[in-house]
Amino acid sequence: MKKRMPMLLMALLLFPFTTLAETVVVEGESAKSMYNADMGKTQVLSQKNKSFILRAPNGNEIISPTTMTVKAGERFYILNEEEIFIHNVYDTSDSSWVLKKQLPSNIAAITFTTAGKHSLRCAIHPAMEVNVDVLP
Ligand SMILES: [Cu+2]
Repeated sequence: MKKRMPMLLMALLLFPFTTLAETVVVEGESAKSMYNADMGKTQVLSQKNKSFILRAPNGNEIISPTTMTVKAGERFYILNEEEIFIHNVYDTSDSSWVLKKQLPSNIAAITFTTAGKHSLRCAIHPAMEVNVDVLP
């Protein structure tokens, strides 16, 4: 946590971002840089074959997970790993952020800053749904 805070602050100061009370979203090149630096340290919620795939830091994967768990302030990434399909992740429990149309190979860094429950869905593929439990 001590290591992550300066990086998060730097990201907030330097990069294009959307910050709100509960959710910090970074997209574009900044998110790609963060992802490369965080590889193997964070969870990744990939989108492939029109499904969510949850990838643990050690590389283990769960296809179409029902629930994922993060700690408040812990960053994770949402990737589009499709060849051609676009996704559009939104949070049914927090309308303050949405990824809009996420093209193949695009990456978003997501941080829920407070504990609670979120439900992520894809506006284009209604079968894609995952609950996120954010622990204190
Ligand atoms: Cu989708």
